[in-house]
Amino acid sequence: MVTEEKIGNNIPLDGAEGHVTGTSEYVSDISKIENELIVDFFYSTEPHGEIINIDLEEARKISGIVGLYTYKDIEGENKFGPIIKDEVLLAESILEYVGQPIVIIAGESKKAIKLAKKTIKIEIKKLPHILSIEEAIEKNQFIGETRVIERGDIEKEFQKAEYILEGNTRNGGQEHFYLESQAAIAYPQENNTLEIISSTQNPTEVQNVIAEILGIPFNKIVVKTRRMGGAFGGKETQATHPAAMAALVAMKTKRPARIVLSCDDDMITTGKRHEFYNKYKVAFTKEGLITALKVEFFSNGGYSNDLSTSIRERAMFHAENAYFIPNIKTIGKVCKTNLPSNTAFRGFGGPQGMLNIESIIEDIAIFLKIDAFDIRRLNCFGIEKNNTTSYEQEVSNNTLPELMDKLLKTSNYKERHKQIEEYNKNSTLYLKGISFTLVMFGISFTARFMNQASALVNIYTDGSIQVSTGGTEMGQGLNTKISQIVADEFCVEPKTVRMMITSTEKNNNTSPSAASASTDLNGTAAKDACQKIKTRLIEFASNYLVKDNSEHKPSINAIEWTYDGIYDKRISNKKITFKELVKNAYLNRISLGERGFYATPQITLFDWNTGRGKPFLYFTNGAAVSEVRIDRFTGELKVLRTDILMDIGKSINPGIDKGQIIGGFIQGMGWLTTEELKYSEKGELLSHSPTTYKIPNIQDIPEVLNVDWIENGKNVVNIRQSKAVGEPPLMTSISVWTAVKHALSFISNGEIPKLDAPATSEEILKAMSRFPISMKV
Ligand code: MTE
Ligand code: QUE
Ligand code: MOS
Repeated sequence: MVTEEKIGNNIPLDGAEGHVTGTSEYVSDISKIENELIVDFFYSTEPHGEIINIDLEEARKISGIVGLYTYKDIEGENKFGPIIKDEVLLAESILEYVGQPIVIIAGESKKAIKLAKKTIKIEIKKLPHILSIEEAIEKNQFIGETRVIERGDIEKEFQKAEYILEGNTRNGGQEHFYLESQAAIAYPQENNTLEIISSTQNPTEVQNVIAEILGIPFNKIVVKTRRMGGAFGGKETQATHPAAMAALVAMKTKRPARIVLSCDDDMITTGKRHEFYNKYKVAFTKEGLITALKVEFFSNGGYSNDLSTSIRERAMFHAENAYFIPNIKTIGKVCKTNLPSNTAFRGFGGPQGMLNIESIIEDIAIFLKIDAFDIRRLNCFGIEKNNTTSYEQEVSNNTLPELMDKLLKTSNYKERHKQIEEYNKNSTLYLKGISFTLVMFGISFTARFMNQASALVNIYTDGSIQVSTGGTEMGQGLNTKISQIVADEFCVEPKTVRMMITSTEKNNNTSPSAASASTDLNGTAAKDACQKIKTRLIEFASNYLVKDNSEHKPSINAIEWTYDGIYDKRISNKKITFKELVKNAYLNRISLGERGFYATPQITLFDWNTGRGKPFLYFTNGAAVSEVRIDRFTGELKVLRTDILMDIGKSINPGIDKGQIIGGFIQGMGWLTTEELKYSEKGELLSHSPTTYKIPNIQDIPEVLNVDWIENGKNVVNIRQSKAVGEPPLMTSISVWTAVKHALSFISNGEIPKLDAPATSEEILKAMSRFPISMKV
């Protein structure tokens, strides 16, 4: 008999067996049905220009070409966008980036489509283009309004400051590199309706945008998502475009239409993590206490907004990361450039905001010749005081000091810091560095309305259960965690809970699976549905269990619901199973299905006029120590050891959470060390395949990687006292980058080494070459 709670257990990922045996279905695995068309598109080879003429004559003649569509074939609106409606599905008169779709091609074979692409002729009048943040600033090209968050008086503090440092930081973008590229199938159905299968984090957005492009009501479109082969933010808004292309073809031809981007086209035509350029000025005391900070964030948004303005805001919310800064002013701007529109990527601006402050702290340490750990400990948010953010949200249940003190011991940081100083004195070939950084990541969508979710729970008469939520599975383990939550509500085995395909017909108006909050939102909505059913079942059981008993009156308070069975505690020898209970409830006409709903409590609408509000329900925290070694002659970087300590509250599934922590760290390490986006002068992506774009592989992983978390049962505001884990660990990788800076400080003769991200071998070599060689040989 099962008596154990399912929460906190290491249940394997839902679908894990299918993934390793190859039976899990992704979009391109779905069997082709008769008549199905292949969909592709012809895109701009110019970064900016005016379309003078589109010649499709030759292409139309190719056998196997069924349709060629330009913006003129769009019957609804060729205008959309998640925040600002500044995007088009197909270019009208102006081309704004290399990779911008101009013509949708529908064909019977790949060969015909390839041929068609060769014959399409577009006459373009070139216009001047800009690619960089600097050029956008110079030409005053921004998207959306400027945002400001301010507290205290920075100018007054700068006047009386003991020390001031000024400078800039820069980080590159990042390709999502999901293994399943963007893909969708559209099936035409009767009465001008469509069913779409899409690899998306955001089925509702796909539904809405398709309906608007086709000019039909939302209810004529059903979007379904079984799973994604990775998404990482890249399928939050940008899965929409290929799905809309397939939908358009299906509607026009009344034939099923499938689009699967090639990996190269996916990299060339879709958006990435935002590159940021930031200017800062910081004031501090001789002890390293930060008294004032001014930061101006400039992100490279690409041609349209997409989620850029929200991402810039999250960067601003994390400008101070885990540190209390009494006087602070943060300014955020999104630059408009002739590149694909940049989009969500794990961390959503948080990594860029945090990298800036962690870099500043590393610089202060080098400047003052104080161990950077001591500066971080000194400035860290407090428990009783110094515990409000720049936007005046209280940092409650602050676990940062605990994380710092524990990891300091378990990583043996101080001792290793000394050893590295000694090592570098005598080493001619290598330099070592070590760094200890923090993560404090706010959980909730910063747009308040998005913090809602619904769930549908259906119990069948054999006791088996189906659960549908608006959450999507991208490998992060959402479905597994929800099945554990539901199983625990009913005290049954998780394997009796089946997670259904995500569908807009089961759950309407859903938020994307994003902001790490999918379990928080959808899991709590599922729990709500379970509790509504349970209330009815307890009521029923209270009657049913005393049916043949003249001694006791029905009492819901006497009902005990356990893994051992359901019983009336006054008649404890009469226990029934969950299956018996639901079967008899059914026979007595009790409803065994329910819809649940959840809206995150406590958070407030953020007021951008005052820069004040409570955008986050809680914070997920982390600390990391990384030790690196760089080759003084080649700049080659090796991460020798990383220790990560997180506060993820009470884990619902420790195995999955550990996977998220390791995966996030390594993905972040790639962003900060080897992954470099290179463009031609025209804005053509040159690094568009694994041969030229270097993600981490097994040899890049730290030789020693210790992952752990603290016991924290205090996060009572969230489901099962858990904390979100999807994005926060990515930012533990900043410790690798700051460790490189630390290593460089040993040859910089007291100067602050200039280092941009990613710290590729080339970048490290460049940084080293700024200092005269002083080596003992
Ligand atoms: N883990 C895997 N395996 N694949 C992914 O695509 N996406 C990340 C993270 N972990 C991702 C992942 C991102 S960007 C987010 S926001 C969260 O998962 C989303 O899921 P959650 O809300 O359930 O944590
Ligand atoms: C984190 C996120 C998102 C976010 C804010 C976060 C996100 C997202 C949006 C958003 C904001 C305004 C809109 C909209 C979406 O905000 O993923 O449609 O109008 O989509 O802090 O992950
Ligand atoms: Mo994650 S970047 O919020 O999809």
